[in-house]
Amino acid sequence: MMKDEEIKKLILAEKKRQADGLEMIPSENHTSEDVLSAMGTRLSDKYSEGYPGMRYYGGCEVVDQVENIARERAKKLFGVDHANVQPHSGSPANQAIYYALLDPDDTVMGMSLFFGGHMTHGLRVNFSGTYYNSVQYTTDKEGYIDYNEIHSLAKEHKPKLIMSGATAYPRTIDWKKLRAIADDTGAWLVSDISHISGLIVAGEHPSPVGIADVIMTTTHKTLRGPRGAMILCNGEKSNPLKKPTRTKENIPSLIDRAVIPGLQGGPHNHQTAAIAVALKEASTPEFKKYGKQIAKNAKALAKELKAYGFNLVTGGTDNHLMVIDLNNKFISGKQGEDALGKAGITVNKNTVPFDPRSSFDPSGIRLGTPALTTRGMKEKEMKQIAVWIDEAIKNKDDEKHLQNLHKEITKFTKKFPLPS
Ligand code: DSN
Repeated sequence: MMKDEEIKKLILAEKKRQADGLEMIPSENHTSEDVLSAMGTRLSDKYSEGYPGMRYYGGCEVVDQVENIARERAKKLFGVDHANVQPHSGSPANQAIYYALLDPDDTVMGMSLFFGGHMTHGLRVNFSGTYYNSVQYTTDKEGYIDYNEIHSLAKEHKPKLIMSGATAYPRTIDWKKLRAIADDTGAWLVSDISHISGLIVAGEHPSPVGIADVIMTTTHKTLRGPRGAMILCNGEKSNPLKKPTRTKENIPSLIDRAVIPGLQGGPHNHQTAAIAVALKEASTPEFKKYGKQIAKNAKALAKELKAYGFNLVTGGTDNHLMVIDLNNKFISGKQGEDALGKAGITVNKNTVPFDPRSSFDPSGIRLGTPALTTRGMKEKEMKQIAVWIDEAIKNKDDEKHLQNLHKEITKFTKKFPLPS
C-alpha cells in the first residue's frame, strides 16, 4: 500500500469524485481494472529508446514483446499494416505526423478549434499554427462541416497536409469527400480519430482506413484505454538506417523516424502494456455493444435535452457528444460548467460555431456519454440525467438546490459503480 498519505488521500478523493458524480466530458472514460493494473507496474522503470529489436538500451527483451503485442493488436483491430504505439499522447502524435510529412512553413489546413477542431490542427498559438502556415476551416451556420469551403480553401492555399477529425463535432465525418479534396489539391490527408476510435471499432462511425494517408488516435477516449496515442498507416517499413523520402510507400518509416529519434525519447512501457490490454478489450463483442450503446445514449440524451429547450449545435448528434449553445438559457458556458459541476455533473465549457464570446467563457458546453455508458447506464438513465441537467442550469445561483441535486446524483451512482 502507498505510504505517501498526502498523495494517497488525493488519489482516493479523485476516485470518490468520479464515483459520486456523472462524468460527461466526452473525451474522458473509466478504464478497466486490468488497464489500471498494467499502468502501475515495473514496466514504468524501463528505458527502451528505439523499436523492438533495435533499441539503444540493454534489457529490452521483455518490453520488446509488450510493444510487439500492442502493435499487432492495433493493426488487427483497425485493419492497418503499421502501427506506432509510442506517442506519449495525442499532441505528440500529431507533432510526429507533421514532422514526418512537412517542412517548417509548409501550409497545413485543419478545423478551427473554435468550431470543433483541436489545438494541434493549426491553432495560431500552438506549434501547428506557429511553425507551419496554418489555414483554418470552419463550419456552416448550423455547425456542419462545410466540405465546399474546405475544397475552395484547399484550391486557394494548396496545403501540403489536410488534417481532419475534431474534438467537438457531433456529426459523422465524410472521409471520402476529404480524400477527394486532398487528391484534387495534392495534399496528404490525416485523420485524427481520437474522439471516435471506439465508435469506429463498434461500427458506429465510418473508418478512414484505406482513405486517409495517416490516422492518429489517442487511446483514452471512446477506446477506453490508458492515456496515450497511436499512429496507424498502411505500407511496409523500409530499412530503418536509410533516410526515407516523402512518398506514400515510405509513410511507416517516416512516422517511426519522426516519433524517435525525431521527437521523443523512451516510450512509456507501462502505458504501452496498458494500451495492449485495452486493445484486447476493444476487440471483444462486448466492446462493440458498448460502442453502440454510447451512440444510443447520446441520441437519447440529445432528444431529451431538446425537449427541455436546449439548443444543440447541428440540432443533435450522430456520435458520442453534443455541444449545447446556452445563449437561450441566459447562462454562459462557464456558468453552465460551474453549476453542473456543483450538482456532480462534469462537463466542459466550449465555444459554439461563430461564438461571439471568448473561449475562457464561451457560449456553450460540450458533453457526452462514453463514461456513463461504461458504468452501464442506458437510455432510461439518460432521461433522468436530462432532468438533472435542466434543473442545474435553471438553478445555477441556488447553491442549496445544486447541493441537493448532487446528493441525489450520488445516491443514483451507487447503482452504477466504476469498473472494478
Ligand atoms: N483535450 C481533448 C478533448 O477534450 O477533446 C482533445 O485532445
